[in-house]
Parts: sequence; structure tokens; C-alpha cells
Amino acid sequence: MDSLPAAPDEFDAWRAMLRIRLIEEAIASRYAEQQMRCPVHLSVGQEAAAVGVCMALRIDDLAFSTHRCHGHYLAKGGNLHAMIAELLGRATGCCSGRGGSMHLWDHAAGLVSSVPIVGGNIPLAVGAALASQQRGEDRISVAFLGDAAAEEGSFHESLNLAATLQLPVLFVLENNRYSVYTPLRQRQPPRPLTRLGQAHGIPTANADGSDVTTVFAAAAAFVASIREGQGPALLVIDTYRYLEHCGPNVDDDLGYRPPEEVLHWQQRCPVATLRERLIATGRLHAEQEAKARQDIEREIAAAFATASQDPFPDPATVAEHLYPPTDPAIFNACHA
Ligand SMILES: Cc1ncc(C[n+]2csc(CCOP(=O)(O)OP(=O)(O)O)c2C)c(N)n1
Ligand SMILES: [Mg+2]
Repeated sequence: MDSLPAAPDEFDAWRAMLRIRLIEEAIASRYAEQQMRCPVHLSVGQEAAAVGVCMALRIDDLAFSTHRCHGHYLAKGGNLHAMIAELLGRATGCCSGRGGSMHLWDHAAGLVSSVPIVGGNIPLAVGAALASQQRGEDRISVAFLGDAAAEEGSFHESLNLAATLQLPVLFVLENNRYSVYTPLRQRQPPRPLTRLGQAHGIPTANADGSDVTTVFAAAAAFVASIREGQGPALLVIDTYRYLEHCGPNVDDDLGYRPPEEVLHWQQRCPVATLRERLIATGRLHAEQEAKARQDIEREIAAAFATASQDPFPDPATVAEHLYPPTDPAIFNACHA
């Protein structure tokens, strides 16, 4: 296929995952300072899904994320300073300090919105895909979703409409096996999640979320077919979150996840696995790794230093942005 995205350099993929990992670890380690007064749903362990998919996308493709949006935002090219400022509640944040961690967006990077209502972003991606189709654009939409979002009516309605109208949308289902504390087997019948796409007549594939190269290959094939007008696709990525559902800590002492399951996935860490492969094949040397880490850590420190000096929103503006402007001229200007 002509439009098959070029395979990324594995060093770049590793660096992109490491960057997300270090940013989220910095958020976790600073969380107790009480400067981030919003919940944080960290995606430590799930980086290959965000990076593998976003490396198959163009900047003008449109992504729609969830409550667990940091990795998607960063992998799509979202601005780090605007993200940290948003977590710190500053006026310079991507949501002007009003949304916090679960409402990240960056239109310049094509990250249209993040929606913490489980399943709420999926129809938005379908709507954007319908708009692209009607305008004759060749950009595609991507809806990231968790395994619990596949239990929502909006998921099935979205797949139904996308399949019927052959819309340019990729559904990316990150199966981390849990909805908060409840495992998949207690919430859904014992059948592969790929069946959900097949039931709607949508091409569906499974990818190993511990291997970014595998995720990229599966995503790239679907992105190419969707861009060529062959309609929607569903990519199910097997993955695991290493930290608690919400917050900076490990909560495996609670016992809702079997220790052998946790260990199994920790041994398949997408960042460590690729690092080992790069070292074994002579594509990553100690100095390169040290420089990559140092550069990323500097970038993170600078983002926190700048954002923590930024102003909070003016209290006089608290009632703004609650409803869309009703004056059509203002509305059109906002959505130009
Ligand atoms: C409609 C709705 N129901 C319940 C919640 C509470 N809630 C927030 S995240 C979450 C779990 C979502 O699980 P999943 O979709 O698998 O994503 P994950 O957290 O595993 O990344 C729930 C139940 C919500 N935000 N929205
Ligand atoms: Mg889940």
C-alpha cells in the first residue's frame, strides 16, 4: 500500500517511550507536594500503545483520549509545558488550568480532546471522522479506549455507525485487563475482545503491547487501509498498568491482582524490553542512553520550573468557558 507509514527507528520509539515513562515518574514523585490538585491516571507500563499507534499517524490526524491521557497526548506531540501547567492548575495550561490531568488537548498536535467519561470520547472520534469524510479530507480519527469502555453503549453505537458509513476511524482498545479493581473476567463473558469488532463487520487485530514495533506494524497497516477509504478498524492491544488505577502509588498490596500476573507483565516492560534489544544489537550505547535520559530529565525539570512560576487563572474568570458561546460569530471564531 502506497500510504503505509514508514517504520520508525527503534531508537526513536524507545526514546519516546522513555520520555513518557520519565515524565509520569516525575509526576508520581512530585504528587505528594500537593501542587497537582487533580487526580492522575498514570499509564506507566502502557507506553508502547501510545507510541506505537501515534508513530503510525500524521500530525493532522485527530486523536481522542480518555482519563488516562498523558501518554497519548505526549506521543501525539502535545506540548509538555502546557501539560505540566495544566496539572498544576495554571492559566498557561492546555485547559487554562481548569481541567487538570484528565482533560489534556493540543490542537496543533491533533490531540483534539481527552474525555474522562468512560466511552465519551469514542463518538467524538466518529463524528470527526464523519466530518473528514464529508469534507473529502484524507486524515483519520483515532479513539483510544480502555477495556471497560467496550462495555459502554457508546462503543457499540460508534462501531455500528462507523462500519455502516465506512468512516475513517481507528478504534484502539488498550486491554489492561482491569476497570479500577475489577478484572475483565468478572465484567465480560469469556471471549476475545477482537470479537467485538468482528461482530460489527470491522477489520480487527490483536497486538502485543509489550512490543512497540509490533504495535506500530498493526497500527500502520490499519492507518493505511483507513486512509485509502476502506473504512474503520479495531486494534486490541494487550497491556498492563504498573501503578494504581488513579494516583502515584503501587497498590498491589490490596490483592486484587495476582502477584504472578503482575510479575508476568513487569517482565514484559515495553521500555526495558526494547532497551535490551537495542543494546544487544549494538544500536544503543551507554553514552547515548545517559544523554537521552539527561536531556529528558532536563526537559522535565524545565517544564516544572516554568509552569510552577506561571499564574493561576484569574478568579474573576471562574464563570467563563462553562457553556459554548451562543453568539454564532463568537462560536465560529472559536471553532475556526
Ligand atoms: C461513564 C463512566 N462510568 C464510570 C466512570 C468511573 N471510572 C473512571 S475510570 C474507570 C475505569 C475505566 O477502565 P478502562 O476503560 O478499562 O480504562 P483504564 O482505567 O483501565 O485505563 C471507571 C469505571 C467514569 N469515569 N465514567
Ligand atoms: Mg482497563
